[in-house]
Amino acid sequence: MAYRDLREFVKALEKAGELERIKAEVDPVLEITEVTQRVARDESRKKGSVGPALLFEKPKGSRYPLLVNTFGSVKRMAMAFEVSELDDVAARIRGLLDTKSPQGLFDKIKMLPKLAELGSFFPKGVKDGECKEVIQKGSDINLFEFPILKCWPQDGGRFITFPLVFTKNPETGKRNVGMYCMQVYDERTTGMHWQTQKHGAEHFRRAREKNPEGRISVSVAIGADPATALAGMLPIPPDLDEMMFAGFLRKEPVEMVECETNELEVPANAEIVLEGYVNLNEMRTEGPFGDHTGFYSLEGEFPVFHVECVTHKKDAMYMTTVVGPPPQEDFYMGHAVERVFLPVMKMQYPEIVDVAMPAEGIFHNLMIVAIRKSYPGHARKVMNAIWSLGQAMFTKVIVVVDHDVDVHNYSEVVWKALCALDPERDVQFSLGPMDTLDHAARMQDFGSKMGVDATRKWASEGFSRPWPDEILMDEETKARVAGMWASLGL
Ligand SMILES: Cc1cc2nc3c(=O)[nH]c(=O)nc-3n(C[C@H](O)[C@H](O)[C@H](O)COP(=O)(O)O)c2cc1C
Ligand SMILES: [Mn+2]
Repeated sequence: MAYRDLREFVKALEKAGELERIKAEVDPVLEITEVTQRVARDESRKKGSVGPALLFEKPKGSRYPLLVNTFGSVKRMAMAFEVSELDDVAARIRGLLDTKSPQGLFDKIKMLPKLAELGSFFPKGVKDGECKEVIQKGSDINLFEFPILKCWPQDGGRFITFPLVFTKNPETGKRNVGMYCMQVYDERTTGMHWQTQKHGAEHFRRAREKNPEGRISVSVAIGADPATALAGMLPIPPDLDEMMFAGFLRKEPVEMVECETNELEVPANAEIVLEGYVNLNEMRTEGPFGDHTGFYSLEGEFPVFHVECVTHKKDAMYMTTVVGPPPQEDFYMGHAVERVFLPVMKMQYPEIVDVAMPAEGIFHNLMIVAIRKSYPGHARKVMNAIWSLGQAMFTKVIVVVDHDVDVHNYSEVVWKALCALDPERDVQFSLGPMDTLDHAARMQDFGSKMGVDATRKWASEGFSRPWPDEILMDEETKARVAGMWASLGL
């Protein structure tokens, strides 16, 4: 049975010993971040173990409890998807992809809705929802009633960090849901940090082409059952409904309810909903914001969200996350995405054996890819494939290794990749779109990428010297020594 809503998941976390309640008053301005950091990154904990989810029952200045670090471990991500291992989700996706085999990756993903339809994972419209227990409009609205975090000292203000931002494609009417951070400017206004390559930004541009003086409806849900809450960050193709995907993940349709003041629908089980619009001719300075990179994202010009109506559960729980120096909660969310979407990648590029994105690489800075190399230049073909694959386009450095390198063992990767390199020959530069948060790029959103071909070099690639074998002891000797081991007194 799917989790009905966020609090049912909170109960499950608590039962599993994965959540702690903080009864003391703690300030959402900086203090909650510091407490979360100490718990989530506690180095005294056993290596590999990470801190629990935290429910702050008394955030200073608010009557709403605050939930953070909800998904901050591999175990909790698996719990969110109701599986024992993330690979179980990957296996379900593999199953879908195996059903039929159309050509392009895009077609395959496009087919998901059709297949999902069979399993009736499509969102279901409902008349009413708990998210409407309280309805506030106009001057009754005050976003500061919620314990919205100011995460880091130089942040430009308080930021809503775990929103589901709903828009509709003005041309097709198709829904998009994205997780885009929102700086609170005043009681009823926030920023809307959809980066230029994201689907929300595309809806905004298309609407603006039609009517530059107009507006686009936007609704924002905060806090929902885990699969739904996580759907906003999934890197799925445009016009594929994240709510359908959430239904697939939770194996039950997401129930959607119409908004009070615009034509959008939101999850009926949401804790808090902000309804409103974004003017197509209005931009405002947003930031700085202590970001995923571990550095402050600089100020930038972004659209502005005007809130016209707030609805929420009577005893709403405010869900948020802290991003900052890696690893943070978002690492575990990103790691789940890496595992879950690997089958989709492998389907299109069967030579890909495995991929890894180390936490320190902040997802977009480093991808290690193991391939089964079959022809000259194969590693470079894979780099180009990754640079044109959805949000993997942002990958700044790609290191391609042979299939017998364990990409999750970073010391093995560093050792073998460096041994396999003639840097001048094996490094490939390319230009293309960059993550908006990349502060080293020559300009915002555009810059260079580097691919490192760390595979064995072949004669057919112009390598004329012999390539040595890796040193491995022979099995007979190993067996003989195993036999005499006890007598060696070691
Ligand atoms: C905690 C968190 C915060 C995020 N903040 C932003 C953000 O402010 N702006 C943005 O464009 N993407 C942000 N992202 C990444 C997007 O959610 C992600 O790229 C998603 O796939 C976008 O949805 P879309 O493909 O429908 O546009 C964030 C992700 C996480 C996990
Ligand atoms: Mn999308």
